[in-house]
Amino acid sequence: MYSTMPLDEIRIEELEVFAHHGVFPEETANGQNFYVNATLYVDISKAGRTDDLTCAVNYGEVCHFITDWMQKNTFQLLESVCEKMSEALLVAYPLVKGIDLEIRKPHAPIGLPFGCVSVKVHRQWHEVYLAVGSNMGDKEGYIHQAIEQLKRHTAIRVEKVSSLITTKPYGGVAQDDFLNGAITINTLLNPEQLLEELHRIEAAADRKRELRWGPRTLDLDIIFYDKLVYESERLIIPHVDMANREFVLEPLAEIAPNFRHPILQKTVSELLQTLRG
Ligand code: A4P
Ligand code: MG
Repeated sequence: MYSTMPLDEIRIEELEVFAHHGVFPEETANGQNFYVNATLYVDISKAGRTDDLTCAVNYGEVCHFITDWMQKNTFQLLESVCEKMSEALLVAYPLVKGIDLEIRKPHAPIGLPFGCVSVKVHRQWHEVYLAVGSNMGDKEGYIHQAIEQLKRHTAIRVEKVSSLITTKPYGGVAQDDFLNGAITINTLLNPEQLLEELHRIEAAADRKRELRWGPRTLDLDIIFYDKLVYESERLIIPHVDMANREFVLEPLAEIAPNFRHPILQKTVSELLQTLRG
């Protein structure tokens, strides 16, 4: 899914859950009522057309999931309940692509007359394209290790992996030939969190190398993150030099030929054709 179609919504309103979240000791000891509002973003068209429960998200089950989860866990902050429970829901229900989750706490011990306090988050799966490269040691092994680590992360799903191709070093710095590939993932991580995770995976691979200042065992770059255009001190998305790199475009064209660059407005295969002249 390259461009996002508007999704349908399933709503749960004012689900009452007695649980023990809060900063004060009496809150965790005695408990209180919380009220949950959730909008689940789902494509309901198949379930709607077939009337088949197995194609649908069972909202009754989701209500029980929320109740059990909130009663099994205890957090000080409503923020943590929202953050962690939205992740748990998105991981547990693959048909749910995104969620708005609001948790209200009308009996918070504030000592003033008030209606309610609440925290609301929006979380969703994002489609991301990664470039992977290695030019040292067991290149294929490092790349497979990276894919395994991505798969093991609960907030990441590996969707597609391209063939790995041998490429000549680009940029005049590297010595040995590279092995390069591209990976499609879905993730709940935001761009900065994802970069941190990629650095962690790179570091884990680097630690295994024998040569201290040798070339890189593993390089993981974010090429596209949905259609996001993003710049920070640490990160530029789309990857700033991707259109000049055949070693990125060739494997990417295998798994996402029609993905359109949000700034250059050309598809990956058009960019590859242009580069090859
Ligand atoms: N950074 C900014 N934007 C991004 C992004 N979209 N994805 C920052 C990932 N990182 C991004 O990158 C340095 C910093 O860039 C990151 O810490 C992040 O904050 P790096 O990969 O850690 O450092 P580097 O590799 O030493 O430098 P550089 O300039 O990023 O190198 P590249 O661009 O990664 O290129 N030739 C072939 N044939 N195949 C290759 O794979 N790779 C390189 C390395 C050179 N030549 C190659 C290949
Ligand atoms: Mg890099």
